[in-house]
Amino acid sequence: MKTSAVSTGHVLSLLLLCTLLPGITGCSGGGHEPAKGHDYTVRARVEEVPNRSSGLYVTHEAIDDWVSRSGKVEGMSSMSMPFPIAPEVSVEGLQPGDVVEMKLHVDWEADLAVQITGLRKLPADTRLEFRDAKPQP
Ligand SMILES: [Cu+2]
Repeated sequence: MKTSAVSTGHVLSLLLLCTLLPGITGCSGGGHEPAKGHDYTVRARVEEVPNRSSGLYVTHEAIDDWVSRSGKVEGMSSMSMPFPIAPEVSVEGLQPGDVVEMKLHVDWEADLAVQITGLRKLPADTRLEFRDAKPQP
């Protein structure tokens, strides 16, 4: 298994910017995505005790079909980053080291572009693969 070196600090700050300030960080291509948005199912390892205000900080597997704000399938490689947690999603009892499957809803037109809309714990011995994204054109 390839364990790509995740440069947490750099990636975290970049992704925070991409997530919170998508319009001004250069993450966007300025295209117009239909309002429907996209849903992804992503496996990840919990890195910190969940916090509703700062989100769920995880290291996630690659998302090959990730559609960027520009509307292009650019993929998202494995990285450590926080995801905002939708109010209806319970994070009770989650601990660092837990392996989870997240449903992500992404709507670049929304105030909160990226949210965890579903969450379930996977068996503790679930093996995750951290690698670069392979976006399909
Ligand atoms: Cu990410």
